[in-house]
Amino acid sequence: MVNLFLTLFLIGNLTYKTIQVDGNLEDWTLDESVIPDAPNDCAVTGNEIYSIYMTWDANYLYVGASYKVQNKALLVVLDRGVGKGVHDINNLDWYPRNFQFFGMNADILIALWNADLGTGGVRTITGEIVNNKVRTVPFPGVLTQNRAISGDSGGIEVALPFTSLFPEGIPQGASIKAVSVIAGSDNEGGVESAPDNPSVRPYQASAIRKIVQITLDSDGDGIPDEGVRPVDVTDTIYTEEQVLKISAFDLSQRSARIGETIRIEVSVTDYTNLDIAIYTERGELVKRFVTQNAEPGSKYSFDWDLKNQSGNFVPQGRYIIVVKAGEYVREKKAVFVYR
Ligand SMILES: [Ca+2]
Ligand SMILES: [Ca+2]
Ligand SMILES: [Ca+2]
Ligand SMILES: [Ca+2]
Repeated sequence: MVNLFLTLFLIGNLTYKTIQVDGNLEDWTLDESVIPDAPNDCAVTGNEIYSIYMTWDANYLYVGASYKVQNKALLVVLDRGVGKGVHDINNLDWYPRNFQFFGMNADILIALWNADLGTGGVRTITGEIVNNKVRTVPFPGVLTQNRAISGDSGGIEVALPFTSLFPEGIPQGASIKAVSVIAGSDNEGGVESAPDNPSVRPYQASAIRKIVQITLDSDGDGIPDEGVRPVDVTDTIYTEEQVLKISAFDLSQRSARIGETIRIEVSVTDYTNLDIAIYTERGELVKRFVTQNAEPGSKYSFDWDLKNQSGNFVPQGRYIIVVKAGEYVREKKAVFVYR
């Protein structure tokens, strides 16, 4: 009996698959093709996603992409479920492309241009705004190899250390959401996606509503599962289009004195970015709060301490708080500041 348990224990420990990160995809199997894609469905010839692969061992999450691109960018977008991420990647400081994500926030970006990893790599999307752009930072400890030349079929392989993916430890039930796209140059939208997204429009703003979710820890013990076929723990998630509305816009008070704080609470009906701006009655911007990754069903709070962008208290008067969700949805309310 002891021997049987010991044998099972040893087998259990031998079932992790380790990928050679050399850009050669021969070490991947169909069990690991978590996003298979048609070989002939890209809107622009010379470009194609064939398959996105994913697997893991005790230390790394491995991602592989079988693809070809020609004067285009290949992007693999991940959401690890922790960290901030963004709903829209058109305003990144690195590989900005006109994609909006529903059902996931873009959190980690694997990107390359024209099959050349030179300008590409792997970055974390911090969600912070710096100089009006969403800041990205190189992903720590990542291993990346690409084996493709422009227009040729090839592969990119990436190993993401779990210590960087989940710096505070692997959450119980951890999963990764993923989608891959091919796009033109900066601020252009999609010519191809995997999984297929019908609303991907060549060079236009492209909504991504169909994504996959790969569960790393099905048994909830905080350890990536062993002996699992990644395809068996992959689900397709489709987020239906909602009419974007501001479902709540509440102010803690409509008038305030210096030293007090007005709390602004906002909820929305769909994934969006939120822009809360406070203006004087003459339309001068006083203060702005931006969040890139608002989700339906959550409440977002912003505390205005009655100071302007420079950190000084504003003069007595009426101020207008304008909440903008996405490009077109806005509501406003007035408040009065006494001094
Ligand atoms: Ca390999
Ligand atoms: Ca394809
Ligand atoms: Ca496709
Ligand atoms: Ca587990």
